[in-house]
Amino acid sequence: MTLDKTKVVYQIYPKSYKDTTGNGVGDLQGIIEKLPYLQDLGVDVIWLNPFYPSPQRDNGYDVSDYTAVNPLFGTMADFEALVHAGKAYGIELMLDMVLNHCSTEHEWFQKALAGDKFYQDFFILRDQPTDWVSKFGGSAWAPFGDTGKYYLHLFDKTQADLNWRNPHVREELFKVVNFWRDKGVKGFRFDVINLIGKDEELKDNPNFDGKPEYTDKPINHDYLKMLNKETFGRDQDSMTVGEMSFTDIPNCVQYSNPNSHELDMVFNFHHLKVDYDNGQKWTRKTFDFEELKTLFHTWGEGMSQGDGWSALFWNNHDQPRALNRFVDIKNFRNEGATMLAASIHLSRGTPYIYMGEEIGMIDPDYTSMSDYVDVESLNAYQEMLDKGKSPEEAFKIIQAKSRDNSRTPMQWDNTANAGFSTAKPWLKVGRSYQQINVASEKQGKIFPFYQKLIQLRKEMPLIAEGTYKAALSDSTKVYAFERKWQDQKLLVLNNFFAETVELDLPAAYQRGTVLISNYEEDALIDKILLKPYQTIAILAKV
Ligand code: TEU
Repeated sequence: MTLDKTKVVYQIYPKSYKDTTGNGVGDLQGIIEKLPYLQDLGVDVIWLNPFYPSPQRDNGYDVSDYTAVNPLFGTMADFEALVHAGKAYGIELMLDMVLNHCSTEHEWFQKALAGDKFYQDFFILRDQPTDWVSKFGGSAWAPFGDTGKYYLHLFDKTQADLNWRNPHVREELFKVVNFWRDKGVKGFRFDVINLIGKDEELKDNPNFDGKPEYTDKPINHDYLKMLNKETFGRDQDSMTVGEMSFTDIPNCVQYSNPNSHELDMVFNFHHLKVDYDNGQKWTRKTFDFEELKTLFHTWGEGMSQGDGWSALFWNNHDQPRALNRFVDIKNFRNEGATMLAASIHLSRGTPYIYMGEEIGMIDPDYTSMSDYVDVESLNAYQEMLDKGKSPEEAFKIIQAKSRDNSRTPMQWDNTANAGFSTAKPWLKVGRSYQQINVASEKQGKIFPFYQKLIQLRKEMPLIAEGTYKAALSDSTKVYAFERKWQDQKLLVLNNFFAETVELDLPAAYQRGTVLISNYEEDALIDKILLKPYQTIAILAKV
């Protein structure tokens, strides 16, 4: 069970990758069709967002059957074919395990509602709700039928939190993971897994701006050790990642240090809140570079020193496209996309690429509220109106922040529906598809740059295994870090601005060699001029 640190993960939102049946929804066969493309890119693992039976209230994160395939995406035979075909292309699968909550349409919840005491103890039922709020707005408690009790739902009210304190619940959930292991699955991504360990006695949480009361509880670590021991820990070559909501470095070191026997790595989201005004998502603000740099440095060094391991990412299905947030895309889309890529692919951790990122996809630029479908966006819009924002203002915020921004269909070519489907897609294609699509970008600047970064990680233990140290910490424009491994070291400079920046190159690197850059190579002298969004990695001897 040693993590292979040369691997790179590619995330696919199955609904939006490739539709082969003509129903406007992507499917498992569509992913099989694109395996040669993924092999060409060079990725090793694909993480699939949930494709299980679900009422799709939260796009599959409301699971009503954990061990089946939603007919929308195909059949179990299609899934088995995907595992098989993947192995032939050297690509393993990573499945999304939503074990904190299940859909209220799941038979466990239905039996509980019907009065079955055994299943009632699968959920978190209380006579008196706490003041907790749902991540999707409103109270986190809803009436449990007409019993007078309330059930906890940290997300939508159709996503009921499971009671991990009940050994029967744990046993059932471990069975779910083992079901997929038996199908040949080696990788697992665990949804909001630092929220599973709730206290027996739930306390109010009046200060809801900070870390919620129920996050990173000590018992959470115990549950992860059990999960490891009873499921994926039995495979030599498993790969696991936990999605950690509102977490901190000490907990993440513990979750991911190999001696803890919990998980291989962790996602945290702090760096994607640097454009939140006052920590609030439904606001608009230019990103704060100081905050971003400091977060990367403290996390990079903290995880390196504690022998923890991070999943590194700019994009996923819950985030607007990073290009829209951090880059002047009108003038520097290619430079910005390649710089963002290098800033994580050359860093310490496992890089994740979200579908379309490798061709520099951007937000869809929708013009009407009726184009949005995500439950979180729809609730947030209503809440903003209720609190007195004008529809124009509220719409602008949705445009910038909606999760639908990254969920739009993959842009394969410039034909109808971007080559994603022959039918009207479930979610409208982005307006940029005529210019930004796989067919044209494969000869462009971004896709080949990703290929090169992935290749470098495979060739150089310095990149895959080296330590991380902050560099040029005072720079107000450049995020820089240093990697070290045996007798090699690497300095990575990333200019986060649309302007040229001059800086002093540390002496040790003045006679170094350029490993990779997104501009023509520069001669290395004591002063270096970084062009807009330039990234450059300089290799030297220790
Ligand atoms: O997301 C967890 C989470 O905390 C989200 O609130 C996330 O921070 C937010 O969407 C950003 O706006 C996971 C899944 O990734 C997400 O798609 C699910 O909706 C959620 O869990 C519930 O399962």
